[in-house]
Amino acid sequence: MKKIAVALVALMSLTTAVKAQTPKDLIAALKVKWNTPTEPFKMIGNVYYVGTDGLASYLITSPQGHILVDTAMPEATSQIRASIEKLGFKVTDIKYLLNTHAHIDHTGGLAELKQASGARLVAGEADKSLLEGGYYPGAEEDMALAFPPVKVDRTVREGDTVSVGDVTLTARETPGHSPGCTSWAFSVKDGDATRSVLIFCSGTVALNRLGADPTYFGIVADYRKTFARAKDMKVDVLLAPHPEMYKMAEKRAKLTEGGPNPFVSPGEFNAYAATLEKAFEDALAKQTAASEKKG
Ligand code: 4NZ
Ligand code: ZN
Repeated sequence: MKKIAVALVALMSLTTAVKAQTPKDLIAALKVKWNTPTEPFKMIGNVYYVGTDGLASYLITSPQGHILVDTAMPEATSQIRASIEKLGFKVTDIKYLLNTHAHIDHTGGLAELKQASGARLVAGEADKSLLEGGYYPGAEEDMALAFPPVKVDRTVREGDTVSVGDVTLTARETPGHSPGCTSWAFSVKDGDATRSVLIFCSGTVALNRLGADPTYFGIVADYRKTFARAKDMKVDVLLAPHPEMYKMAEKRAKLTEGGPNPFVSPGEFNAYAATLEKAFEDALAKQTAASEKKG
């Protein structure tokens, strides 16, 4: 348990940990929680959690078919498939697979689920080549970060929409964590109320290089663009690829029949983005100083 906690802290502020650990070591530590099963459940409205204990995957349902946002590590795909069926939905009713960003911990099951469902894969334009190559940006040779390549059927930019029946998700460009990092906005019914949901792509530094030899050209400007735009986004329900980013377990424990939905938390996204911005600027300063020292 302690090891996992340490690894998770490292994940939130990876800059120092990365130097000490290779991605392979880091994955080995994180994988335990990432591949631990958890019960699937209804979060709010037509949104269901079908991920693992440590990695999120969301099923958004409609009578005309479903949308699945993200998968987990390649070896956890059977868990996601079982979770969907356990809730009474069919994998073959998934019409679209959406991806927040092209990192192994969220893309590992896309190829298999695409094959199993016949769904179309939609992703941010700048992540297309990463998904189709199955690699991490700037670490094309690192097999520890490689995942099964998968063909992207449609790429999206800011404001583009994906619809099934009366469900429509809007793409919001939130680049930095990956070049095509895409957050997905939509509304859900919560009793008589309508709530705005955001599946935020991510804004952590994690394995990214920000100084000399950056993960990709323009990465610093991209992160800053994302933090700037986060300030005026209004979100009632924050969801994200890593469940700890929005305290999923804590909120899940508070779910009650007929009571207020604990996933409704206006302002949480803006506060979270502010902490990410600070962590990013600190990491940038550290990495820049380290690059300068190296020369
Ligand atoms: S992420 C690893 N998606 O940036 C990969 O949080 C990807 C991330 C974190 C850690 N890894 O391989 O250890
Ligand atoms: Zn990532």
